[in-house]
Amino acid sequence: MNACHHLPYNRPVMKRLLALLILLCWFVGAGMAPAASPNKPNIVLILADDMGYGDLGCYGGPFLTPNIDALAREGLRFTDFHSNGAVCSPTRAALLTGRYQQRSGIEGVITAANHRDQGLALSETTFAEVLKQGGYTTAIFGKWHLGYEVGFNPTHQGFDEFRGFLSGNVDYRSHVDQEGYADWWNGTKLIPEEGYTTDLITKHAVRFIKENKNRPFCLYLPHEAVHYPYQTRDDAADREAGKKPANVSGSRTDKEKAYEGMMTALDESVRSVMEALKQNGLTKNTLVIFTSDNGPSGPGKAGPLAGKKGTLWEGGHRVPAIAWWPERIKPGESAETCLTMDLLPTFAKLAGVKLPKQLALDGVDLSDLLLKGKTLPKRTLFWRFNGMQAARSGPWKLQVTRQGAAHLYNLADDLAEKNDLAEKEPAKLAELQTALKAWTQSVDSKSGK
Ligand SMILES: [Ca+2]
Repeated sequence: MNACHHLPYNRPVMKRLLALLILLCWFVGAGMAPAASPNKPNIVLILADDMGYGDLGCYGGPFLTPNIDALAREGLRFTDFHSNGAVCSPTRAALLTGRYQQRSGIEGVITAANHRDQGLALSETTFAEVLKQGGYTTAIFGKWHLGYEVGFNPTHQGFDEFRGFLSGNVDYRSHVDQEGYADWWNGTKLIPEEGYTTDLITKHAVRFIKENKNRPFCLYLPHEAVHYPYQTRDDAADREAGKKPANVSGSRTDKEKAYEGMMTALDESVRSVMEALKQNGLTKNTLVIFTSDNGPSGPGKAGPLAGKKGTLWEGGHRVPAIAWWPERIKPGESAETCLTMDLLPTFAKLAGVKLPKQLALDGVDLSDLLLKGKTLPKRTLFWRFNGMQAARSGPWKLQVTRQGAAHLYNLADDLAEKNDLAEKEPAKLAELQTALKAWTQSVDSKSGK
């Protein structure tokens, strides 16, 4: 039932050779081996799927999420953190590579229907590969969504272990994707496993933490929740392998209620992971990051923001984000503007891994912001999706529609982007348009367009 036979079998071997070559350049370039720090923190990265800025209790949302709220209370809660993309795959490409997703050519969703030979190129350097160079054991449990072919498998991108699904969403019970393919993997093998998706991710996370408590690890938990199909722990499977589902969002008609149950399961997963860290004595040396890959869909809430998933209004890409590390990260709130792609350089710095210059990252290291409360250097940030574009500098946001109309907003007093200042502020408009043009040329030339 899979279509994973197009790539030559030697891709993983090539990947290893390439990794060796990069490692060699790394040593020569840095003139040293990767720094061996006795205090490499464990990194737990929890990525919710399609969770809106206004969903969580700690963001003023309607859903009860006491465990995620506790993380926010004990850690640093970001109010201006953004996903690189307005949909799943692009944000994940930026997260994995520390660069704008346009550079790796992942600008849209890798759909289950038409793109079975697309994925994140093995030549890209991922945060998992970076951390492995720093002596970390790495795992991903949950959603990959960066390629279906076996050659694109996360185990070829720096992850020692992978359990989960390759597509954008599966039935939470039967793990069948929205095109009718069975989609639950152990590494490169399609091996079914019984259980509710959120709970399976939790189970493997807790096991992995216990197994690796004596060595530095990176645990990446890209949850399916709270993406459709809207199913709770109590619901039976809606999808069956070999049959294209009639309704991809599931059979429940009370989707708001189902969404609430999915949010609860995700919150309880966070509780289990935090308990596992405590039980294994790891809380003092573990950084936990919680965030989302794009804005809300279906019953999800964007709070005070305009727009939802798939748009470049703030609601499409401003997401919840929490950084937790007791005694290292001071509890509080940060209004610094950050993006998903900033996590790779941050992880590298905390892990003591010197990055090769030729990586040319777009993301910046957030460690001084996290650990010392320092502000970030001034920068202009960019989004592009489906013909729409946006740029951001300080409070100013430029939005360019598919038709080419340019709108300017000052988010400091207009978070909902209602008051277009394009005519009143021509100099600011021109400045952002020029910056957007330069960025477009940069990413398009590097991706070979
Ligand atoms: Ca998503």
